[in-house]
Amino acid sequence: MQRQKRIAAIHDISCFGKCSLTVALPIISAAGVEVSAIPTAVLSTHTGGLTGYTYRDLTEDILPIIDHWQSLDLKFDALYTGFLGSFEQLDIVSEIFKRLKTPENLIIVDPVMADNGELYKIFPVDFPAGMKKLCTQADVIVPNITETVLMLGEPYLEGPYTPDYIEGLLKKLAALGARQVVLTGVHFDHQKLGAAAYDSQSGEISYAFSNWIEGYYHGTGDVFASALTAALLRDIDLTKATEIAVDFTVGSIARTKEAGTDIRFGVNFEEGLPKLMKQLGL
Ligand code: PXL
Repeated sequence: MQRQKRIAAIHDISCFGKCSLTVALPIISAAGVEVSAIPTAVLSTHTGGLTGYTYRDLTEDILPIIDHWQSLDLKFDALYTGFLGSFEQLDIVSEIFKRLKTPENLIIVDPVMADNGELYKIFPVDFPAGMKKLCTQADVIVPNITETVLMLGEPYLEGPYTPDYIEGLLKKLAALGARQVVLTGVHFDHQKLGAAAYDSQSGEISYAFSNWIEGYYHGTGDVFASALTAALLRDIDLTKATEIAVDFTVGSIARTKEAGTDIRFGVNFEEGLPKLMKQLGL
């Protein structure tokens, strides 16, 4: 029996609506990886299309949690962050990375802040610059195209894209510092949608596509990044991990569409966990 891996997931907990921690915990646990959680805020729901949500900020608790963990000499095979609500939280997470980074472990940053050409309304316009700085400390980053162009200071273009354009973005993203980049929302036509993966050390670029399902389903970025993280922690290579994450996300969307669920309520990823576990060799 191999040593069980342990990850620290640093996200908010949106109590209803399936994103951030309520998605990261079950998906990464299903991969047989222990997840320690740092909730950065507690919200009644996520902020995407739902109004009137409660928001309890937990910024002040984050570093004391880390202090306690360090007093216990806890070690982590990965640190995984997603939605972060303020510049102060970006600074605190940067400090956590400095404290808990080892030569072996992986820092995975999903720079959650925008989609469909728009920065989420709760963020100030200079937030992408702060997120870009955090990405410089990561080993793996998982932005979508909107997050990418906001961080790179480029205009947002509607797809379909060309391989040249996507490969240019991948290289500019890797130049921020991460060894591996997985870019979501990639499409070269209106039939297939997926992700591009780039390993800047080997130079390998790969694509994983699936049939395009119409509609914007909330939380799919978190489902994707959590599945990718799960696969990477099972020592699956970046190309295959990206394929598994696309497959898992699209399956989750397909089930949700078939059920006619409100697109704001998150996707049915739960029923895809047994297949994911098989793909992860469990
Ligand atoms: O799914 C990303 C996400 C996470 N957490 C909160 C959000 C969002 C996206 O809107 O609002 C609180």
